[in-house]
Amino acid sequence: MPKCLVCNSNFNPFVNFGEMPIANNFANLNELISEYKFTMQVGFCESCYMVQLVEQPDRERMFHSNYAFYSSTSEYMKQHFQRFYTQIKEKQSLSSKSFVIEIGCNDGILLENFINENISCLGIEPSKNVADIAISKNINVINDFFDESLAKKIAGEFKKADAIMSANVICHIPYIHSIFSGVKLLLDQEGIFVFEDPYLGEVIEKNSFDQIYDEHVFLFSALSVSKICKMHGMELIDVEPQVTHGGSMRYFISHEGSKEISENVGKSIANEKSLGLHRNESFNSFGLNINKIKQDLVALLKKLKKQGKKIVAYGATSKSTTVTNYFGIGPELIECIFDTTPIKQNKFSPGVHIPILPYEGFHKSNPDYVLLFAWNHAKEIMSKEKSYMKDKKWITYIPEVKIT
Ligand code: DWN
Ligand code: SAH
Ligand code: ZN
Repeated sequence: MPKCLVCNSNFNPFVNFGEMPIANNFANLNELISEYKFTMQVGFCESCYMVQLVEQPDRERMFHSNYAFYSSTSEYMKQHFQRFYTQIKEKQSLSSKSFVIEIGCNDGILLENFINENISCLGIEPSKNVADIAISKNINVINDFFDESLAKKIAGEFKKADAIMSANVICHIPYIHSIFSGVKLLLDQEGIFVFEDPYLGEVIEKNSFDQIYDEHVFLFSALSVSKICKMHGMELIDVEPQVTHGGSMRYFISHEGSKEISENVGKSIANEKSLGLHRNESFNSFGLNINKIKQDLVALLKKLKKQGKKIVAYGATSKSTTVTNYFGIGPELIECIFDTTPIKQNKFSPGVHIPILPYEGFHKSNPDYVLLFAWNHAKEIMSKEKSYMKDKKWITYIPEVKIT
């Protein structure tokens, strides 16, 4: 039986996705001949309320100098991170004397806002290609994995941080105690640690199973985050839902006793308990719901294909690797995936090897149906493609298969 990464209790997996490739391993066909795979199972620990992967590939297989995800590909996300910046600046009354840290700054989408206002900052980013873009924006970046040992080195060179921020990164890190110990060490007595990640409550409610892939080792809730905080002499002082990535939660954390606790925390925990996010049984139907989506989507694609329809996909997301590999959807059903990210273009998708083509070819491709893998960006994408899609149809599959 697997042991919980947070509290070491035994726990039961509730879904087994089988053999999965590295979600962002968009590569040439010759590189995909002996593709690395791992058994992807997800489970729930009833002792500390954490949903987690049973096994995760080594971090160097996922985060390296060719990491395929560049944060700044979405205009909406740029605005989102500008608002994130403003909120932290106001909450902590930041000035040119302040100092902030971001764990997993990627291409600098958040920290560039601090640079523009002359607020000192430090980014920590192990994936060199995206770190280099942040560096080109004059951001001070350490190209390494954040953990307690790196935090000790940083503590020797920098002052304590007024804010430590992280978006869509903490849920990627199995050595979570090392992260919290490192944050505790670097955070000023009055500082706040603010991070956001896809929210367990939304994943369960929307059946958004494709948030589960190698990089996403945890699905957090206020219940589980408050438990970890307590293990480190820290406290969850506020929570704030976000619409990004299909439904996320922003967690505000301080040293124990240093700040007032918002009533949002108790309310969220009570709501999570009413949803059953503290009980094993609540996860039993998740696997069945995924299989219903699988049956419906595969049947629809096969039917359309039989009718001679042309089907392409939009957005070579990490999430799509779970969908295509678990559902068995390859180039025989989806001709290609269009994406704006140069590093993914003219490569093949992990596991099922669907060609990834430059976005520029999308309008010329003239499909009948477009499967939206980047469903979390539906608002942004559907509005910019509105006139082109007038005589074509979108296919989405979260929370259920739908044609629009
Ligand atoms: O947690 C993570 C989040 C932050 O980003 C990482 N583990 C990896 C990544 O997840 P993802 O790959 O599922 O993220 P997105 O943001 O859903 O990916 C969108 C993809 O679609 C990108 O490859 C860019 C592309 N895209 C596009 O071609 N046209 C996106 C938009 C908005 C567009 O208009
Ligand atoms: N914050 C960005 C990027 C999220 S993608 C956004 O929200 O868009 C996840 C990022 O976490 C990648 O850039 C990856 O290189 C980084 N990462 C993974 N493990 C890390 C670690 N231990 N320390 C710091 N960053 C890490
Ligand atoms: Zn546990």
